[in-house]
Amino acid sequence: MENEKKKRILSGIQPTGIFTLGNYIGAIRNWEKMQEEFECAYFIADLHSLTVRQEPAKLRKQVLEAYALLLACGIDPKKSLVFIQSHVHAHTELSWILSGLTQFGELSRMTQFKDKSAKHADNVNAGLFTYPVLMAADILLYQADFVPVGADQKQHLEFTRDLAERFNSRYSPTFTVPDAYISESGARVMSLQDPTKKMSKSDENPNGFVSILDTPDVIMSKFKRAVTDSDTEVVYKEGKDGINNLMSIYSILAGKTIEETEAEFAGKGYGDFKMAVGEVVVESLRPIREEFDRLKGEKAYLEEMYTEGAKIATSISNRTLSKVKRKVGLI
Ligand code: ATP
Ligand code: LTN
Repeated sequence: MENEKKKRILSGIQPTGIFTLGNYIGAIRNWEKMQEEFECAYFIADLHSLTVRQEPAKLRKQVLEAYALLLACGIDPKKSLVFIQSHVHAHTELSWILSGLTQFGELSRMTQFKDKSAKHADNVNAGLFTYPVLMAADILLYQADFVPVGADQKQHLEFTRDLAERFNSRYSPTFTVPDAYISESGARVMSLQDPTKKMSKSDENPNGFVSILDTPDVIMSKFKRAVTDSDTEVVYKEGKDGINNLMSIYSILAGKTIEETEAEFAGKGYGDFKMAVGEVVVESLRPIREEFDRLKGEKAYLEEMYTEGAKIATSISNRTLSKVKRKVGLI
């Protein structure tokens, strides 16, 4: 059993700002845990972020920050492959080939496309539309078995599976058909100000999200202001979106079940509960903030890590790309 082949994991995150508690709980926390058991590859999806307007100097800073944040969250470049998407040419090349197998209709049905076009109505560009094809290329190049993401990415993963199956049956078996890995709890952390909306780093209201670098004071004040309801009991039930969201956050970070959390706060008010949620978040994020503060000064180390990452990623992805080119008839 010792040398049984490890399953492959791949996932990415856009450098559109400092990661939120939603990104951490829904995705990165799982990425970190998977490093022991699987062969993992994680990357900064800088090309994907170009589908909304970015200021060049700011983007440059954010890409490096995002890379350092991944390491600060415990992604270890000695255990996992950690790279920057635009450093690996095969992604855009495979994306073009796959776009010839993609129908206009299936991309039009993507809810992220519909949401983002509504949000950026003055910039509904072709990249926003073909975003899922590039994402499929990211995944299929590395023959990933599992893709750990938040619930909002489920539809993109289904599309990736369809594309892989389509390619495999039209040509011959080439791609591993990947499974989404979406954890049961925490896959959809909601905004603290509008708990019917997902927590997002691009929310205009900073009280809606907790950034993983927020200071303890800021975190506590955001939880104090979190929107709840006019009820008083800390119980998880339909219609209590705000409290349900806070209970999920607390349970995951404190390592408790929802029932244990209900029991712990039975007879206590919302005020006490919100403070407890704030405190567990502060303590969970503290080591990340400290490690980020240390790493952000280590420019040479970061550069060495992403340069090495790009080399390995290029070699793995070129193997798949060559096969694909041959199979579709390119000489
Ligand atoms: P943006 O606000 O710029 O659209 P985002 O915050 O949604 O970005 P992404 O880079 O698109 O972040 O997502 C990175 C990962 O985090 C994905 O796996 C995504 O599913 C997950 N994720 C994002 N927001 C949440 C959330 N609120 N709850 C759980 N997981 C989330
Ligand atoms: N679309 C993803 C980011 C992303 C991704 C990927 C995730 C780009 N390529 C490949 C998993 C696998 C998002 O989180 N919005």
